[in-house]
Amino acid sequence: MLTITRRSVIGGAGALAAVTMFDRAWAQSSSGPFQLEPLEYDYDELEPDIDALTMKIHYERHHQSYVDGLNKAVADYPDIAKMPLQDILAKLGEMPESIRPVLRNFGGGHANHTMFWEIMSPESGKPQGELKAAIEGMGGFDKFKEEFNNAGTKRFGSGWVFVTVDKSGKLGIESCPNQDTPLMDGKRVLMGNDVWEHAYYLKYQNQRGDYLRAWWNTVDWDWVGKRYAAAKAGTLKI
Ligand code: MN3
Repeated sequence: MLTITRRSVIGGAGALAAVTMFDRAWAQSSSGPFQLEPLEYDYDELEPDIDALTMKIHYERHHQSYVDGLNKAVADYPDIAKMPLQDILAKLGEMPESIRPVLRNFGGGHANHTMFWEIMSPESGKPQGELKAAIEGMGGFDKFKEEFNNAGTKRFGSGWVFVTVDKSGKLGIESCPNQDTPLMDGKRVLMGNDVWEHAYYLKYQNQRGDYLRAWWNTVDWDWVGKRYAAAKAGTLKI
């Protein structure tokens, strides 16, 4: 089966990008409706900001376990298995009670980590164009990063810090506990950082603030800009 990777889409077939790149999390796999997408970089390529062992464990064990748990939960619910993940998460309250906590934790975890790997790259760059203007509108890039880092630092225990984006392009910063995501409120996520200890503890130990500051070096602004455009066009999924 042909796999269109993120970078091959960007590099070789720009016109295809709009219709394919946000569908990649939904490609069918033989083991279940949800699958772990291939990473677009090697485990050591985000060093020194994220170490290779953390990347390997985080991707191969943590994220894989969310995918496996999610597939297991929907195995007896073919109608739910066919739903796009963002719809499952936005309609958690309508899901069968017996699998609702699993959908929340593993479905949220799958959405969050799929987004997380996508928005990082060894080549970071800077916000450009309309995204840059939206960040300027929040008081500038430094203030934006500081507000995001503060929200991530203040999240007690495990969770995430996100930048949300609405269809008008307006940005917001919020943090969520565990694997919760603004997708559960029907919102769209532009980008986010994982502040579970498994994301940083090997290298940063208890210094979550240091991790949050260093993480910005890994953000793929070209890709985040594409997510921003997709959000405004109504095509951004997770
Ligand atoms: Mn994680």
